[in-house]
Amino acid sequence: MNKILLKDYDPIIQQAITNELARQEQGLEMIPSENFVSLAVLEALGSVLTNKYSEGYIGKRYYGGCEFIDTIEGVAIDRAKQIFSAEHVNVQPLSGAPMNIAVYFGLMEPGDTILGMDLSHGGHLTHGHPVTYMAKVFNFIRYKTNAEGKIDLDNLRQMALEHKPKMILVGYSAYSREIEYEKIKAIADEVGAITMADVAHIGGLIAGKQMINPVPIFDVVTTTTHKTLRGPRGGMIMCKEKFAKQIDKAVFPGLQGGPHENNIAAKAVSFKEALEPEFQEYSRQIKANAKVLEKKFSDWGYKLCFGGTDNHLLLVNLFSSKGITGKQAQIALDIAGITLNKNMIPDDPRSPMDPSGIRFGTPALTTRGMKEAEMEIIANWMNEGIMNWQDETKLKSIKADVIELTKKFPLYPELQ
Ligand code: DSN
Repeated sequence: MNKILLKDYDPIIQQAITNELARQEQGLEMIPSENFVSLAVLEALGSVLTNKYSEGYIGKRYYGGCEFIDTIEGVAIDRAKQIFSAEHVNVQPLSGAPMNIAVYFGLMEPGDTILGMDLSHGGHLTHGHPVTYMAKVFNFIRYKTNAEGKIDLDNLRQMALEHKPKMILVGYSAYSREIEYEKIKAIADEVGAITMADVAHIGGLIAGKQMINPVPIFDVVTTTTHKTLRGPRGGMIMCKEKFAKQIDKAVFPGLQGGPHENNIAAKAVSFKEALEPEFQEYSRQIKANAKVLEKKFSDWGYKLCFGGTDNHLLLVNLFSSKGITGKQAQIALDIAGITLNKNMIPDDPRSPMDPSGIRFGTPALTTRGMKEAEMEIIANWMNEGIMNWQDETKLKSIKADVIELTKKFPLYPELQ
């Protein structure tokens, strides 16, 4: 076995990691699905647990030597149950796509109909976009938001009555409003559909009690653990007890092999953090920070999709507001040290690779301790960067200011 430390054994990889840390430290991370985990979470991720195979579930593993693994997975499950008031939790999904695929295969038969949100209206690829294999297996029907940017519940009900879906799916990756779970559950009950919410983006805001928790209302709720929840990259499925066996069998052996227990340990650590009172304050600040951005961009005449935000993100129709594409803005702001992503807007007439919109959010900046005052400054830089998207000198001067600001909010002060 190689006994040399990374820096001596593989300087190319070590240097790339060091460079990435510097990039994260010296930039403003505004991709709404990204965040910074604690050192404790990193420590669990980089632990010897990565050496162990543990197919199966607690007390029912295929291999021996799983006594400590069982403790870890049990703690992760108990904490998740406590955070979300869940009846049953599976913490083994490797990430967001497999977690959703496991639910479809666990509860549906090939050819069954699922009613989910259109991707350009804020849905997600794994909710049946035609490019995914799931769209070949299941019959996805797509609902949309209305002209005011709200989920059109009358239309959703009409579609449910017409198509008789086996499942109604909510939860979005670019939608910025609260979700009316109770009303959607009532529609699902009317047509006998299972209810599923994918709260990957807002899991942390639910854990921090700043958004409605669908877990007690819906049959199945999935979330990734690495976004607002601020854990390691991974997924988790919560469901009513009556679906527990089907969900567990779908995850393993249906879809996955050995779980990544280093990752599950890191999930457990992040769940402990999410149970601390500070996490509620963190979640509140995420939303307060997003509200500052909403006001600034609205005052400057940018068209905000869905009329604004109730959560951590904003989707802006940049092309119709300022004649600049999402791709042009993303590239320009990258030069200025501000990372966000180009994004489709509802019924976008442009292509996904150069869409009309940009999507940005506040979870990562809030983790660094930035508050309303910093959001005002950052919004000004974003606007300047967008309005001067072809002026490299201007963009580089913003980057110099960005670096100065980030020095006041070190990413891992414990390491300094
Ligand atoms: N890629 C994630 C996002 O940015 O929303 C979702 O999978």
